[in-house]
Amino acid sequence: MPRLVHIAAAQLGPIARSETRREVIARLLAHLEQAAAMDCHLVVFPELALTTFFPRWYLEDQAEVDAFFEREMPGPETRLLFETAERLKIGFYLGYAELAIESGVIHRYNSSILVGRDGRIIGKYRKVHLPGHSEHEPWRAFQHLEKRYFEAGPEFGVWRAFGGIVGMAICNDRRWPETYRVMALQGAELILIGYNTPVHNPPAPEHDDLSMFHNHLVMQAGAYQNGSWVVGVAKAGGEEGCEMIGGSCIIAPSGEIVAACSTKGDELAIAQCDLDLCISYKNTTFNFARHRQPHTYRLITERAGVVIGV
Ligand code: CDT
Repeated sequence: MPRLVHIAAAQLGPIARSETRREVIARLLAHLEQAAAMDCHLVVFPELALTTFFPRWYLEDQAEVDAFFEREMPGPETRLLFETAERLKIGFYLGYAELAIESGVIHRYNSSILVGRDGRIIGKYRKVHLPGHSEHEPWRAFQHLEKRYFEAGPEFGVWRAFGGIVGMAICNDRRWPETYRVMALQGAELILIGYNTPVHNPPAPEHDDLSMFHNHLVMQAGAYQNGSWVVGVAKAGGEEGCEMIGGSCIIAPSGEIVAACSTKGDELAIAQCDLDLCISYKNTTFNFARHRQPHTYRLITERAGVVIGV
């Protein structure tokens, strides 16, 4: 019996800074309803899916920054997402800005949650690779202040869910091979990734024309080299004067894109993902137990550490 998970990559078009949570959540609910009508089990939303991508601004007023964060999940405004998921028997991945108070100390993370078909949270992930910079850099056309507004998460985890083993990552994480490998070493068969990627990269504008190529390159390689499904979902289009790539897609363990969005707006790309397709990759070319050489990687990393400060 194949282990089929019907998945919708739920791309979002731009979210204006003035858009309220209620307005954004109405768009997410429309995606949930449409995906459920097409018999989906799981809907994957982008990174920071409840607001505009606020790290593009240098904001000096912490209260203004904190207005983009969720203090509880579900909270008063997001609760309807969870209730709808339970009613429709559809799970979701949601990226959002998390403000957590732990032992009396405030922490801010770029987070995602995985919610089951019963509307309950299965797991939470806090973004490990925070790109950009931490100080105001006025020469840029727009800022990328993730290092200012968030602290890095501690680890990559996986969760037993949807009949398989599911991992989560967020945006810049997808560019690092370790992201996929650390989860695949824990058995990941399905890796969910939301992203916000500007077309223009201020420190390296020579990469701009390759932004979509690199987006697909890293996720397709991550899928193939780890024998895992990968679902990458964008917040796309012209958001507050910043053009963001789309290209949301579902990638099979072969590395092939099997479903993709074609617009830069709110759009679903849907695929029936058979988790058993992972098996032939995990058991042959990428049989980690038989073919990996971890002792040599450790030596190489130690030597490289001397040179590049790992
Ligand atoms: N959100 C996010 O992580 N975006 C980055 C943009 C590049 S940062 C200089 C990304 O890797 O897509």
